[in-house]
Amino acid sequence: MFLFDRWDLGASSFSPLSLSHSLTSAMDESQIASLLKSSELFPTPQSVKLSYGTAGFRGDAKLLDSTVYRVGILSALRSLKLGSSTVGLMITASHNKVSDNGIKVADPSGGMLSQEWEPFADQIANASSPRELVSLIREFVEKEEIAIGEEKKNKSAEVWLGRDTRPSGESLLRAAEIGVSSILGSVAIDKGILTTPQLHWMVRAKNKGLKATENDYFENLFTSFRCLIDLIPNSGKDKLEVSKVIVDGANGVGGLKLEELRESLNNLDLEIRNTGRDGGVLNEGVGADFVQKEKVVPLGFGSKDVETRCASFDGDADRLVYFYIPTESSTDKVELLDGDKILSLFALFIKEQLNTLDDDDKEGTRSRLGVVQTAYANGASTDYLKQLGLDVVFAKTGVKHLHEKAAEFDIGIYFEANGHGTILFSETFISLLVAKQKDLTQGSEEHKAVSRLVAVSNLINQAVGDALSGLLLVEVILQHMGWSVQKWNELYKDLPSRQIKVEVPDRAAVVTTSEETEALKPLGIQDAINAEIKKYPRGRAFIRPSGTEDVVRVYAEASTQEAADSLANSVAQLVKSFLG
Ligand code: G16
Repeated sequence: MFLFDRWDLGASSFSPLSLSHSLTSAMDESQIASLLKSSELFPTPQSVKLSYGTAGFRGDAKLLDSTVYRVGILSALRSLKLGSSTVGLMITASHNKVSDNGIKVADPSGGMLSQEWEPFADQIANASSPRELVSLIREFVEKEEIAIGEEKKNKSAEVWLGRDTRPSGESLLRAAEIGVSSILGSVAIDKGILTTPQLHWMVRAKNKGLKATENDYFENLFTSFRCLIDLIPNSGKDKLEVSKVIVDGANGVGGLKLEELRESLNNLDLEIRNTGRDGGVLNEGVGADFVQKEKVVPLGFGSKDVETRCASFDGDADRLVYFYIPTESSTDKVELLDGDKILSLFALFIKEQLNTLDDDDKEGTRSRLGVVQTAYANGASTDYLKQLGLDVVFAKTGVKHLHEKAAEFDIGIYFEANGHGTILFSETFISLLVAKQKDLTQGSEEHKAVSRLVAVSNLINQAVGDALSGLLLVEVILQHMGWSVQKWNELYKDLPSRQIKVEVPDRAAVVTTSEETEALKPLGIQDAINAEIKKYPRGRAFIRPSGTEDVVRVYAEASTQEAADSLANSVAQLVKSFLG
């Protein structure tokens, strides 16, 4: 009873006795005491409604202590639910401004937290008192049949923690550690500063019983990269017109990690800028989100780089876009090669290897290659992919949605236009490839094609989109093809597009259809948007509430840049007038 004497149960509908009884039915007293004591350290911020969002919780770092602490608890529970498998918890706000922070959870598979657990995450993040928090946890563990407390002390949960370079990261990581350890017997292991994809990769490897350190991650990257380089046909080797690539690290963790990797990459002429060491601010005028949305040159790049192949990472290095500054440019505009173009390059290369194999496939077991895009995909990219004869499917914004759909194919390539994506190989298909690799004659075209596919499956992060592994794959494919960035850009011509962020009092007032192409609420706005779209040849536009920033996003495309800009502006005006 002493446990509750200290707590003001206020206008609770149940008594301390009934609370004690109902809590202990799922958790013993020492577990309850542990949760109540630690949660006292992390009161929830007043009048803030927290929501799990597109990729976890995100917001002003000063308001996140209690949320991170509570997600620490959730991660430990997730580990216990899945037989003490390792779960990852990453402290990052990715592309957001430096004063923000956030949390992404890596499930034991290495993918994003199961969406079934998101409502629980929302509930505990918003619980207004320790008592309510404990009560919610008790209900949840009972429903999920998770045994916690004294009897679990010998079979603990394990949570690996990582953080990006944000100044608020270290203290938030301590909050996460306390959250994890408040589930008795659970262990939090601090893996230090990492990119988000590194942590996802390490969690996946650990749970598969593979070597799972950061060094193993690097070793895997350069071994598979070198293998692909060795498989480049001789005829293609000298064709690459521009061999140097310059990477914009967004003043975040990605540039720093690429520097570490560079030591082993002697086949790549690589220059890294915006590492954050020279006083640049994370994501400010730099990085993949800035370059992709604004289509302008990031800080640190300029006329000296005309026609050179350049790439940008985002703040936690899970997004990658390419760009170059055209010769004729008198402004700071860039030619952007976004996630759609990377997807197209990957699809072309994979298809080329599969064609070599499938021609030889006597049993007729042709592989299923599919691609997944979102409503943001440029219409021209979708036309191009269909013209390649590929299965193109659409998913809602958020890698968690794309990943799920890509996993339905033997090889599923998914990319968001913002540069977030990867290539998934099904386990069955990998086994088939490995068996085939053993059977085929070394040095034959078929053997080379299989070996390339196996190397791609090792190089490209199977857990989540990864700027480092994506960069290496783009680089090796360009060398394989003998293509410059300009040649790659000619695969198709993007329809002009524009994206705008609109600040509104309540972005949740916008409700969309599942594909996010139409707004169901506020009532009447979609008709007004449709009327605008009709005014523009090849016009297309949609709105959706962001799940990472407090804005409504507007996307528009049309046959000219002026028309796309004008359509986006008109739709933004509609958003303001309906929601302002
Ligand atoms: C996250 C998600 C991405 C999503 C992006 C923007 O990226 O992982 O899938 O496209 O947010 O989402 P929204 O438009 O809802 O703000 P990141 O790189 O910021 O973690």
